[in-house]
Amino acid sequence: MRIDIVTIFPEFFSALDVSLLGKARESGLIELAVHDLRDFTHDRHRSVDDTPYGGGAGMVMKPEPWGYALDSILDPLPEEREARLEGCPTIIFPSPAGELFTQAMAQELSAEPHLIFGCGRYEGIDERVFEYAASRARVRLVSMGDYVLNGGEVATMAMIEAIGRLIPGVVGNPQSLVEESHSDGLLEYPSYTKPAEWRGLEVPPVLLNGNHGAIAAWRHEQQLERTRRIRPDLLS
Ligand code: 6GU
Repeated sequence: MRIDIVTIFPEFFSALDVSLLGKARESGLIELAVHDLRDFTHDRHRSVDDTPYGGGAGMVMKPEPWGYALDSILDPLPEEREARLEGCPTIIFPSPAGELFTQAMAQELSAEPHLIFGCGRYEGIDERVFEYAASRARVRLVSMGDYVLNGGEVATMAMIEAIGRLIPGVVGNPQSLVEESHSDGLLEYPSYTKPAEWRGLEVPPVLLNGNHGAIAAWRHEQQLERTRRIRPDLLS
């Protein structure tokens, strides 16, 4: 998978050099490029924002640098409209006003050949950038939840980690993807390792007796109990 990130804080993404995602990049499973939006400005101050038309608080990101940045990442426009829909990249703009990011969306996006993340800052990006982007690629506004971040960078990091680990070969043991929270719509069951007793706390005895049927039943009951208690919304 190819991933491009457009941001005014490229140094934010140095964390993607390490861990599982870093290895996936070394092995070529993920090809990632970070682009500094300010490199696509043409004024002395490299300005990326301006005051909003109509007034109001804060600044809005200017469309021109975004246009040049996206043009530099996207292939030249293919002639045929059909060809544009087939296999064209998906541009994700992290936004608290977007659709909610879920495991299902991570799964869907992990099959894409090319993702572009456009990290906005300040009070947002000039709306015409989304319109222009939609003429060149599939566009999605995506939110991490009902709270506000200062910009799209942290959201992008979270999405790349969630998506990247679902790409075949990135996670060493694919079975660990099958059993984790949200993969079956339920929260994960509790896990234990040795010692069987620690500071007076014991591992549930059912896990020690080697009865695999009983263990599977216990784990499923734990998943249901936790989900009912902590995330009843997932059950409906
Ligand atoms: Cl994707 N961006 C920002 N700025 N805030 C958020 C968010 C995204 N998701 C939740 N809050």
